Amino acid sequence: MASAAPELLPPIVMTFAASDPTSGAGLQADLLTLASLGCHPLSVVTALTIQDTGGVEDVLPIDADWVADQARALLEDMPVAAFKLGMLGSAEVVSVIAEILSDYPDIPLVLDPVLASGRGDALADEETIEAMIGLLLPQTTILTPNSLEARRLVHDEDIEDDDPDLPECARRLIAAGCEYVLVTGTHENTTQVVNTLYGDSGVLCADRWERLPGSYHGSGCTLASAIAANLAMGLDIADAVRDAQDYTWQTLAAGFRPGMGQFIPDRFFWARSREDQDD
Ligand code: PXL
Repeated sequence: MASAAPELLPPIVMTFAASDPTSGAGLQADLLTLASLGCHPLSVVTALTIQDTGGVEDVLPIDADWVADQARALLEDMPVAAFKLGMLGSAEVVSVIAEILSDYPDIPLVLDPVLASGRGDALADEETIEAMIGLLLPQTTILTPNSLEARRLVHDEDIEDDDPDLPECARRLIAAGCEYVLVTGTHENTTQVVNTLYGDSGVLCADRWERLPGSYHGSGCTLASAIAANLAMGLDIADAVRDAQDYTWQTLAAGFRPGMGQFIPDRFFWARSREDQDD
């Protein structure tokens, strides 16, 4: 049988992420989101986790050479339209990924700086964070920290009582090398959730979303993957960010609670009509 013509290929997005067996966050969240938005996902596994919807029990980082070899094999075989980076596991892994990405400077790169789970489990050590800032930020098209991550990434011990506001955090992150920063506001004490996109001229747009009740596992992974999917589809940054927030909000509004812990976003909400569920 003839193979598919190249023009029939869905946009291919490569995600570097850790396995979350609940499929709430991590690699599995990325795969669900990318597939739901019409992309073909490639997965480079950076770590394994043992967890349930209540929390992360243990993390096994994958050897850096294995991470590099997974990526190189895929990149030599298939054309990638966007990269998405989530939990990376170790400074060595960050370093090999940075080296690989430097060979593809024209491909958009979405970096979700996963530092801790929503429930507070640490998912990156200091060395990994330093490597992300030094090696990955300069190659990043858009960084997607929540407000806590934004503050932690830029905290400067050399400045007495350093307590930058969010625009200053974004300014420092852009000075460290990324092109755009989307700071999400779920953790801020505001009636609505305000997500703000910054570029090197400052605020580009601020989108407000109705705050949903409940605690969700994997909302950040969903948002970052949706941005990567939209960039792979050819949207410009403002449209990619806006549409990705809209999609993510819908996945949260349709979220479900499969276990005893957090809610999980429904990345395939559009495939399940409410009426079907009532049958
Ligand atoms: O939501 C961030 C995240 C990313 N990747 C993995 C995770 C989590 C949160 O728990 O477990 C594997």
